[in-house]
Amino acid sequence: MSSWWQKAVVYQVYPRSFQDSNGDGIGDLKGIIQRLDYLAYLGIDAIWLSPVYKSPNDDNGYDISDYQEIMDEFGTMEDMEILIAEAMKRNIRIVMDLVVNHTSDEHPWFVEARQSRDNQYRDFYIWSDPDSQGNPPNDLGSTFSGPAWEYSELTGQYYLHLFSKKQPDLNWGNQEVRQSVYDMMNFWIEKGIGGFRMDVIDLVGKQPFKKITGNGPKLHEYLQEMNRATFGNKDLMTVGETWGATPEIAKLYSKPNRNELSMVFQFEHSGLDQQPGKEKWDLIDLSIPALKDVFSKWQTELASEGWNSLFWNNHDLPRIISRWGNDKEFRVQSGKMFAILLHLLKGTPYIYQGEEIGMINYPVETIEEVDDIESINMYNVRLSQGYAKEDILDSINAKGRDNARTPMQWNDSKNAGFTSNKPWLHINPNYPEINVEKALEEKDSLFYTYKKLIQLRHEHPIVVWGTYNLVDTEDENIFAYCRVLDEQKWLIITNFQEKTTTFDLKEEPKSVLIQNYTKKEYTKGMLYLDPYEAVVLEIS
Ligand code: TEU
Ligand code: CA
Repeated sequence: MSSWWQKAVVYQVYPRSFQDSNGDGIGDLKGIIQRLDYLAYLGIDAIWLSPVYKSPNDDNGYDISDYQEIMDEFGTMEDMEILIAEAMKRNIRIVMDLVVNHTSDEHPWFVEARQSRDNQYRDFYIWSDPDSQGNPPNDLGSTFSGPAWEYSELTGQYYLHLFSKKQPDLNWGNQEVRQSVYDMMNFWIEKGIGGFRMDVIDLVGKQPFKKITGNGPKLHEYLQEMNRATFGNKDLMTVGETWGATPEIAKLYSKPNRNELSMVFQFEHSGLDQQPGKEKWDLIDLSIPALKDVFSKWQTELASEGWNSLFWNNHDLPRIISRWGNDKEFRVQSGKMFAILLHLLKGTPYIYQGEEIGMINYPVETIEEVDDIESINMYNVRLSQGYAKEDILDSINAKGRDNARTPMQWNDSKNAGFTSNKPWLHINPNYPEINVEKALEEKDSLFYTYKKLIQLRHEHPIVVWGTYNLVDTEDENIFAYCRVLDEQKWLIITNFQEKTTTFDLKEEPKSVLIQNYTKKEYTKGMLYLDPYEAVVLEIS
C-alpha cells in the first residue's frame, strides 16, 4: 500500500528568508502565500515549513516559547490557517517543523521550572547539582560550542542544553512532557497540516548522566507512543532529523510495521568532507567513490525496509553548488548534475528554497556580518584557542549556516524582490544574475530541470518504485546507476567532476529523458562526457 509522500517532492521554506510582505525586512506567512503559485508551477507536493511559532529567535525559531502561537514577525494564526487552506487548494500540504527536544528558556514551562526546585514544571527539564568542586556532573558539550550544562544561580543547579543556553532540553522521561507534546501536535493536526519534520528527534531518548544523547534506550518506545497518540491513524508524512542514523537504525524509524515515522534525514553523505572525529568546520576533500558507496548503501539497505529521504541542501548546510560543484563557470551545469543525480534515486526528494535557481554561498569578510549562533559561538571558542581569524572565517564561509539563509532571490529589483526594506540578513550581491524571474524566462535554466525532474517522478512509477543498482565505471568520478521496474530500465550517468571523461555505453538507448548539455546525442559506444555532464537514458 503506497502513501502520498512516497511519490512526493517536498520544498523546504525557511520563512525568515523567503518573502517579506509588510516591509520589515523579515519574511512572513503572507509572503509565502504570495508565492504559492510559483511553488505550484514548480510542481512540488508539500512544503516543509521551518518553525513559525513564537520565539525569541536565539536560534532563529528553533527555540520556541509558545508552540500554539505564531511568531509576531511572521504574522498571525489566521495567516497560518489561510496558508494551510491556500496551499491545499494547490494540492500542496504544509509539513510543520516539530522542535520538541528542547524549548526556549522563555517558554512558560521553563520560566516556571527555573523558579524553584519544587516548582510543578521543574521536572519538565533536566537539572543537576554541581559536583563537590561546583562543576557540572560531566563534560557533555553543546553542539553550539562550550558545555551543555548551564548554572542557574536561583536554585544552585545546572540545567542541560545540547544547543544554545536559551534552548533547555526537555525531559522526555517525564510522561507529562510527552503528553503535553502530543496534545500540541494534535492541535496542529486538527488545523489540517500534512505532517511533521521532527527536529533532532534522535536526541529525545537521551540519558545525560550516562552521557547518552542520540539513540537512547527508550527513543523508539517514545516514538511509537507518539505515533499512537497523534498521527498514527492519519495520512500524514513524518520525517525525523537523525544525525547519527545508520541504515540499521533508520529501519527502526521507518519500517512501516513498527508504526514510528515515514522516513528520516540521515547525514552520512553530508559528513564526507569532514575530517573523521573532528568538527564540521574541519574539512577534507570529498571523495566521489566514497559518496557513491554511501548513497548505494542507503539505496540498497532501505530498498524494501523503510524509506529514504533525498537532499543536498537545507537551512543548516552550505549551498551544494558552492560546496561540491563549481559556483563559477559551471554553476548551472553542476547544479543540474546535482539535481538529476539526486532526483532519480529512490526515496522522497527535498528541495531547499533557492536550490532550484542555483543560489550559492555568500562569503563574509568579518564576523560582524554573521548572524548564526552556531558560527558565532564557534568563532569565539576557536579564537580563544588560538586559531587564526582568517582560518575561522574560511570555515564559516565553507560550512556556516548563513550560506543557506540569505534571502530568496526573486528578481533583479532592489533587495532581489525579497523586501522593500533593509533585509534581516545580507542578500547575495549576485541576485541580478541569479533570481526566479530570470530563471522562469530562460527555458534551459536550472528551474526547468527541477520542474522536469518533478514531472518525471509524478509520471513514471519507475522513479518511485524501481530498483537501484550502481553501475561500475572506468572513471571512479563518474556516478552512474540504473533503475529497473518490470521491463523498464533507465540509466543515469553523471560526470561528478570539472574535467571531461569517457563512459562506455553498452546498450543503445531508446530515448533521452533529461540532460544538462542540450545538444548531445547518446548512442551505444564510447561517450565523451563534458564537465558535470548528466543524462538520464531510457534503455528499455
Ligand atoms: O539541527 C540539528 C543540528 O545539530 C544542526 O544544528 C547541525 O548540528 C549543525 O547545524 C551542523 O550543520 C536542528 C535544526 O535543523 C537546526 O537549525 C537547529 O539549530 C538545531 O536542530 C537545534 O534546534
Ligand atoms: Ca515581514
